[in-house]
Amino acid sequence: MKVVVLTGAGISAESGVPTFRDADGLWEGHRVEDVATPEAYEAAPSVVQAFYDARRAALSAVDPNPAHDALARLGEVLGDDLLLVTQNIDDLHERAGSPSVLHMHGELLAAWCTACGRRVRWAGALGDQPPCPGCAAPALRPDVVWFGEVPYEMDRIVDALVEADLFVSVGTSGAVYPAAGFVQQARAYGARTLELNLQPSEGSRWFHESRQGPAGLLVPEWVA
Ligand code: BV8
Repeated sequence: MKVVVLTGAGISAESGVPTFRDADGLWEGHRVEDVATPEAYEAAPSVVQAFYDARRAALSAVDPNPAHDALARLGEVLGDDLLLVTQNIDDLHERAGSPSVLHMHGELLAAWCTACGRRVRWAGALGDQPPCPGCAAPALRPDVVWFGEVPYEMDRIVDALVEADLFVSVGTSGAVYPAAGFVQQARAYGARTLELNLQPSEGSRWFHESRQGPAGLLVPEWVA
């Protein structure tokens, strides 16, 4: 059985990672949509770097929750028959033990150099413009996909949606594309579709089944 699981900020909420839209999507008065863009980075790089430096620093204070743990167990059982795609840029799936995670919106713990294009693992702050390990230019930005930028590995995701027998969405509002459209694609290709979310989302109507509740309860229950 081939399964695609898509996770969003809601799966990390019980770990203490704030979601985008529960707190009105605000960060220190900024709308996320206004900070997570290339234009914002161009106009006010220190504000955008501070946004990501704060979130990167907060990662060490949070831990995976039972929802991440259950998906890690599922990955051990299904192996290559599971594609775990996350919109999240935290590393909680990896720390729970998921063997393979596709970060379609990039990762907080990665940076890329706008001078030489090199992508590097990065755990520290970027706001103080550290030199790129490759070309030494002070040109490192967060390796995350901003609004208006192209998500990573879209071909691999679409190929998996075509093959999927089951598509499960966990903890996402269905507000951001192309991720929000995956359920319709999976359904069109014949997959069963299941939504596990705290409340109905903008995409609930596209799912064969939608269960409401905290991911920390619903995901282990589903995986069992
Ligand atoms: C692209 C990384 C072209 C950075 C993020 C007009 C119409 C349609 C689309 C567009 C449009 N104008 C522009 C667009 C495109 C745009 C878009 O969709 N805009 C939206 C705002 C309308 N998209 C893009 O620009 C994307 N790129 O389209 O390129 C393309 C397309 C296809 C192929 C090739 C090229 C790039 C978007 C990526 C932006 N980067 N993040 C960072 O993290 O800072 S987006 C960010 O918000 C997240 O990564 C996430 O993906 C997204 C949505 O957040 P969610 O994860 O869903 O979180 P949210 O808070 O919204 O919801 C949480 C949910 O959890 C809630 O439902 C809540 O009820 C639930 N929950 C809470 N607690 C729990 C829980 N559930 C379970 N248990 C709990 N305990």
